[in-house]
Amino acid sequence: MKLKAVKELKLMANSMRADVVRMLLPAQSGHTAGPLGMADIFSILFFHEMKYDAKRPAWEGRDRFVLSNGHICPILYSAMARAGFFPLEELLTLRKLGSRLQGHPSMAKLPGIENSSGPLGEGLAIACGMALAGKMDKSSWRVYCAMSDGEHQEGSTWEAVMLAAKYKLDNLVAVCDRNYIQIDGKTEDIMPLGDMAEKYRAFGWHAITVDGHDYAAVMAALDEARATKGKPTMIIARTVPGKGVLMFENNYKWHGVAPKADEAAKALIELEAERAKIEAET
Ligand SMILES: Cc1ncc(C[n+]2csc(CCOP(=O)(O)OP(=O)(O)O)c2C)c(N)n1
Ligand SMILES: [Mg+2]
Repeated sequence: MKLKAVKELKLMANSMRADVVRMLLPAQSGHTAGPLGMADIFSILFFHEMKYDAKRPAWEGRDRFVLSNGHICPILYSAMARAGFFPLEELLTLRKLGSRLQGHPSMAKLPGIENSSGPLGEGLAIACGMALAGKMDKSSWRVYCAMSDGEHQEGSTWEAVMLAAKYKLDNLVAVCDRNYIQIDGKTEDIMPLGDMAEKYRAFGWHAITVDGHDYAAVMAALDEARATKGKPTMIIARTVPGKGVLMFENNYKWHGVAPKADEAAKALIELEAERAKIEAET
């Protein structure tokens, strides 16, 4: 499904944020900050940028989407349900015994999931393998890899960064959720990541820093990635963790906590008000 207008993409992100809150409530476990922070980017990727066929998840010509920071999967599940991979009602089975929607994604359970994740620091290597295979086959599909800033504290990530540059994987674009938080606090207090775009450039990548909630900027960065030849592209997307619900925003304590009933009700009211604002935009 392709949405052309930015307003439609914003409405989609708003619906997905509400899905995340509704999913986490019955689960009473899971991650709130990351999924809400990445909603705008997932809306752009799934409803503007990537090519796929939800009814044929294994279609050979599809773009591959790799989620490296598996804990933000509620936003992936919401995007997939709204794209038609499975019924919306199934979202409410998140983290239930036997559900296809595990707390961290499983490619063995849910068609359309390209990689199982949860252990951080693995996704970029998987995406590199796919991109390398695509190049060897001279395929036109591209590989999109969503990552977090926290997992850049793992050496395995940087091994994949080097490999992607060596093999000139210009069919690979990674988007990093640069939200400056991780499980126990601020990234810059725990293990500073500094200027991530500069680091990627030093490793031979094309790197772009954007405001991860600025639709025009994210879309332009994805266009720039497609036009960049001979090197992979990293989009450092500065996001507000918990974006869209004030009590969740910029507070690392919401990294891995689900809202209680009263908090979820309040959050949904706030998201509804935001929806009315987007609808009123010209
Ligand atoms: C290899 C590995 N080590 C530790 C964890 C536990 N863990 C889960 S999420 C997380 C925080 C990582 O930071 P980030 O991904 O930036 O978190 P967010 O911005 O979504 O809060 C950690 C340490 C893990 N999943 N995998
Ligand atoms: Mg983070």
